[in-house]
Amino acid sequence: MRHWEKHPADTAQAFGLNGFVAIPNFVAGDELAEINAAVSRYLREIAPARPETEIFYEDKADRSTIKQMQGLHLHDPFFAGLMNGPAARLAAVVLGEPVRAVNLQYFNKPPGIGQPTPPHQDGYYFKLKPNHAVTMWLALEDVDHENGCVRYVQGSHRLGLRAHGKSGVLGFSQGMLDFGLPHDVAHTITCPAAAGDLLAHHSLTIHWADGNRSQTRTRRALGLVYFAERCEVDEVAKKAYQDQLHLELRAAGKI
Ligand SMILES: O=C(O)CCC(=O)C(=O)O
Repeated sequence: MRHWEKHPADTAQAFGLNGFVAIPNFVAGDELAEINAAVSRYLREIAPARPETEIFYEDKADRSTIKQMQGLHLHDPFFAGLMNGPAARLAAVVLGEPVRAVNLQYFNKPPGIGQPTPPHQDGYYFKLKPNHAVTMWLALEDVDHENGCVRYVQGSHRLGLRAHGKSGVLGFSQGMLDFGLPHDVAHTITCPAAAGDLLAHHSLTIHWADGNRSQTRTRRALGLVYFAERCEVDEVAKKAYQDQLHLELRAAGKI
């Protein structure tokens, strides 16, 4: 049994206090190799047929520069299984209540051109009432200062949703408008991760990531999103936002 399963109360307490928790070695060995093989297979066999609203490229003209994919669990039974495995149990532990699986995303920062992830709160995108959800960010390879660490503002999930606006970054269209207040700087925690480590963050926790400065290394991760079962999505607001976004991205030639 894993440490977090043996000590769920400690894990939930750390998450409640900090707005995130790091679980080293969430997957390892053969299990990690199997996930990486499934990602490669998805990129090869499934991604090419998915619509452009689900797959984003760092450089649209270069199909090897995929930076983000959405909804992997909807198109591949392997990822559907992953959504319903230990990550779902951990999500219920940290949120302290039953959850539903919502999205499985892939994040990459291609070597040399992978852009920073702007400071944001996932809850801004989720349009959720109440805003009680978690993203499980799973490192598929070592992630460090060179290829783009995730950073958090510790405790920010307790201070509500901040103002967001257009970031200009494909895949993370909304960034915080007032990020960088003294409180943000003073409470920033940088989270390098080894392959197989997992970072679970609350939907109100401010986070961002550096760009990839390596010319040779990728920076691949999965994001598994769970909402507390009782939360309601404002579907009208969500669709209006997505329709508007797709219009803008098409007009800008980004999708
Ligand atoms: O992988 C990244 O750069 C950021 C991921 C992220 O923002 C998230 O998982 O919510």
